[in-house]
Amino acid sequence: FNTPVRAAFQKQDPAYGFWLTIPSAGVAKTVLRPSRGQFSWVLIDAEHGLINDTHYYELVNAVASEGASPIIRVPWGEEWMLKRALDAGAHGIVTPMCHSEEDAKKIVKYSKYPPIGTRGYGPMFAHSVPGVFGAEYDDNANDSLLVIVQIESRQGVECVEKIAAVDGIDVLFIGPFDLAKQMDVQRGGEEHEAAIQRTLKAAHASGKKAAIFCTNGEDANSRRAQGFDMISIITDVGVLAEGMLRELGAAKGQ
Ligand code: 3PY
Repeated sequence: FNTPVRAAFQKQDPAYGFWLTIPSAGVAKTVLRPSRGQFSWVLIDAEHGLINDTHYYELVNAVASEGASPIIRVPWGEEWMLKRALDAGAHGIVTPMCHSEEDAKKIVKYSKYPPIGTRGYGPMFAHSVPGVFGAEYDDNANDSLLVIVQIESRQGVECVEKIAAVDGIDVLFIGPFDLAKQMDVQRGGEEHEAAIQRTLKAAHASGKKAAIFCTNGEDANSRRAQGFDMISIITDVGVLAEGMLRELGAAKGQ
């Protein structure tokens, strides 16, 4: 099966997404319905958001039923966490803090059914996610679900070419905020930007996709121009806070 985010990759269109941190199918659908077709994925954030694994199934269904790919960021790259996210029907998973080739291989192993990996069998709910799953799930999961690791540390960047070359890794996802903190450099400064560009280049040199988290459309547009394939534009809470402040300002005549 072809998921919406993979279809965007195949057309070589930038795959736009946004970050869902509020455990609400209503929020996901409210954004996706009017923009239908324009977002090809939504990141369901169980690392830092308010979302936990009991929310996965409802959120995955809400996103998939609006024609976008639900991608779950698990709290950490543990086998049981990946299994629960995939079993809920995610079209892909993101793991934080990939520091090495070994980390990347472990994530691939946990995310794939045997003989490639060790994923346990039990996708009772993935089968009923709208659009792409059904009976085809078992045969296609290994090839179709995206395995995405985050590059967001100095160690990760130092071996990013090796991480990119790992079989089964589909996307290198830059977390610019953590990257700056973990490298102890200024976000947007020269070293930070060099690490981002090295990751972008490494992904493409291995025939993989490069993704990045942005905080607004302008930032996302400049990453699109640099050749990023998968771009998160903004978070749900970012839109709410900024939109409310803007309208409050307007109400006060500012
Ligand atoms: C980062 O910028 O560190 C991220 O992981 C996106 O939330």
